[in-house]
Amino acid sequence: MEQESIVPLSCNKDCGAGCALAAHIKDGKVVKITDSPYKPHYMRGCLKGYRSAETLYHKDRLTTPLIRDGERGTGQFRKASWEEALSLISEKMISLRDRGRQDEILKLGGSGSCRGALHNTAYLTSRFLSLYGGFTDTLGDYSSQASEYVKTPVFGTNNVGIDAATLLLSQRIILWGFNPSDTRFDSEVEAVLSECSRKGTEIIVIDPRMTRTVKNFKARWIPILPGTDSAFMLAILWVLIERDLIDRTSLQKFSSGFDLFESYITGESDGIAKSPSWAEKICGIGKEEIIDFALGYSSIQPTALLPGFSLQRAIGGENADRLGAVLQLATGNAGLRGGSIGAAKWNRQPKPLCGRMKVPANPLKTGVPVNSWADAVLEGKAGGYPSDISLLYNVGGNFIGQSSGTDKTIKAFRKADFSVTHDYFLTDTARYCDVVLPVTTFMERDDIVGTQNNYLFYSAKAAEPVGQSKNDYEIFCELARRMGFESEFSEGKSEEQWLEEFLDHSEIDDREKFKTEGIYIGKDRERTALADFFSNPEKHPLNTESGRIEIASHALENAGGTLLPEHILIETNDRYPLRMITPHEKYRIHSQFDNIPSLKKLCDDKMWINSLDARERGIEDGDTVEVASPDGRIRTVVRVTDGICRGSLSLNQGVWALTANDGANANYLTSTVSTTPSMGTRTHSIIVDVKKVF
Ligand SMILES: Nc1nc2c(c(=O)[nH]1)N[C@H]1C(S)=C(S)[C@@H](COP(=O)(O)OP(=O)(O)OC[C@H]3O[C@@H](n4cnc5c(=O)[nH]c(N)nc54)[C@H](O)[C@@H]3O)O[C@H]1N2
Ligand SMILES: Nc1nc2c(c(=O)[nH]1)N[C@H]1C(S)=C(S)[C@@H](COP(=O)(O)OP(=O)(O)OC[C@H]3O[C@@H](n4cnc5c(=O)[nH]c(N)nc54)[C@H](O)[C@@H]3O)O[C@H]1N2
Ligand SMILES: [Mo]
Repeated sequence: MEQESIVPLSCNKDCGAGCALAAHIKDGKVVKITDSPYKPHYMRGCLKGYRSAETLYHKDRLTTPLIRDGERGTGQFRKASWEEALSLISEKMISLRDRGRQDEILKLGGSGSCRGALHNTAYLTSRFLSLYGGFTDTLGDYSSQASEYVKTPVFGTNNVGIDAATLLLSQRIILWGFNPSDTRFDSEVEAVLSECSRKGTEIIVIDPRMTRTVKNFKARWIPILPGTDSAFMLAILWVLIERDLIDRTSLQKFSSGFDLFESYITGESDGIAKSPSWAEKICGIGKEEIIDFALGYSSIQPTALLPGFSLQRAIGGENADRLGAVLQLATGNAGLRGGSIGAAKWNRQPKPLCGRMKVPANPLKTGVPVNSWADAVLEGKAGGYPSDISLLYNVGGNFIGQSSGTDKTIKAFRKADFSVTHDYFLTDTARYCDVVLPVTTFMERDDIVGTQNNYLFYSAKAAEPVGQSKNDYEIFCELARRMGFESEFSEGKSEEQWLEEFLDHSEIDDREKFKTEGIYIGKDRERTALADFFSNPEKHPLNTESGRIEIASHALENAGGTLLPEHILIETNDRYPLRMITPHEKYRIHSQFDNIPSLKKLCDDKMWINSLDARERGIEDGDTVEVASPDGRIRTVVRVTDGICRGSLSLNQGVWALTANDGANANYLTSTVSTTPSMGTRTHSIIVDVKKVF
């Protein structure tokens, strides 16, 4: 028997953490995954990372290429050789290129492997399709499109984050639609928040649900109706103005446009005072509580406001994101150590320097907003989209159930002439494809992984590829060879040579230590947002029209948004009187891990309903209900609870749409109509009704 050895791993998943793990190997098998022995103090992995070997050795891993030989969606495939599968794909693609119809190819893919410098499903697919001759791209992302969109006009940069360790200096922490006990965002914030909670920092959670975060950090919970955050935020500002508690010095020094905004808040400009009495009817928080919260907020510094992405994945999400920064400015907390800027991506700071796979520009310069991809396939040029799509190329996404409007995504896959997926399981999306190519997981290859914090991780190959599976890089090299551009795609480099080249362009001096221990720690881990600007705004102006933070933004107005961060809300109506949210499940990453039994049994796949809403409808805990939205309907089992705000329902996203063994896929209810002007998704702005199924 061999001695147990360990190699470093970094979980290449989309929670942002990229935790430093260690694979324990015995007799050529990964027997256990733990935290890295070299990890810094606050860094923690999670159960999904520790149980990754259950993905690696899963009985359903794809082991050979598959070619469809039955109806789409039925899962009827025959095993094929690599030669046959790759030839089929390259013939289709060559034929399109010969006719100058590369725009018929739509690139799909999401959070697959999204942190790697080399095995990055987004970089590799774009590189491959660009060098092939172009494609129709999917633009933006499902995660934080609205927030990304407003960052540049408002702040002149995307880097508006703080490092989690600075929260140890906060007197108060507001987690606004942020649930790090489930969604993480980085590998340190949970342990830092635990320490803050232990030492008595006040923690407040504003969320329609009483989440694990509320319980774990002994936080005060303020329940709010989904999508109504901007009403609450405006009322806080109204109270601060009325009580003369607003930090005008800070607003004047660091921002532009507050004067104009003030007349909107007071109602001078539109006749509607954004007072607590106005807001309480919209957001469900009583006016006394709004006043109490506003007074508390302005009395304690430094306060850190950390928004999740949930607020901006809603109609009007752009403005909710902008308002977080106005609150932090108005209370004098922006720019303080222990404070924050208040916008989503609260932890976005530059990563340590390192090379990564280059992505040449798409020669066709054509794309559709990702939230509209299914509409683009179904409607094509006749519907105003830039191309008529015939081929779907999916790498690192499971868009049938993960994109909004599952009925539509299925129709789109049915309509396409030809579709390809690279994946390691026969996902819902793979089931609709003509060719499915088996790929490796992050544990079967070497990579460098970047995260939200100031770290780089080395993830070493811990196991041999399962069956005939290949790395995406290898697959693209082989396809490129068949289509005559292998030397451009690979530049003649092996994977090892690419990684060495990335390290040549990195700030890492000791490569051997990095590769064996797996962690490089950047120099400063206590960075605060826009530090130079806040230290001297005259000397270090922002790259915005005014050189300051733009509360009023002409750029956004010109793009079709509102000049000021106004309140925008999708209204409920008699037919759909409830608001529904579809949060991220702790024990899945989207649809990933839904097929891992040891994790699935921990998932909460019941739909939450408030006990008063349930009683009115004769619904009891454990009942099966039908939920209908303007876009579709589902059946699911309910959890009756006071842990959700009255008037809202919640169902975790990520359950497989076609083959769910438990729970329902939330995207049958969601809409592909985007929030504008960012064209972001609005998965937390669903209006619904629910009734008991007898
Ligand atoms: N209702 C609702 N829907 C949502 C959301 C919501 O809040 N509510 N959230 C949205 C968000 S934020 C996102 S980011 C999207 C995510 O949407 P997707 O990215 O489609 O979601 P995943 O289920 O993570 O799909 C990733 C797929 O990549 C595969 N994969 C993993 N690693 C690799 C690899 O190295 N190579 C290849 N080829 N494949 C790999 C996995 O097996 C998995 O099938 O979902 C969105 N959908
Ligand atoms: N375990 C796990 N972690 C993940 C992911 C995952 O799938 N699983 N996905 C990762 C990815 S790709 C992304 S983009 C992020 C997503 O991160 P988020 O978008 O922040 O995650 P959500 O779970 O959708 O929402 C966070 C919290 O906001 C609450 N919420 C929903 N709507 C509203 C609202 O209108 N107002 C307020 N105040 N609160 C609201 C929800 O109840 C939830 O508790 O998470 C990342 N982390
Ligand atoms: Mo995301």
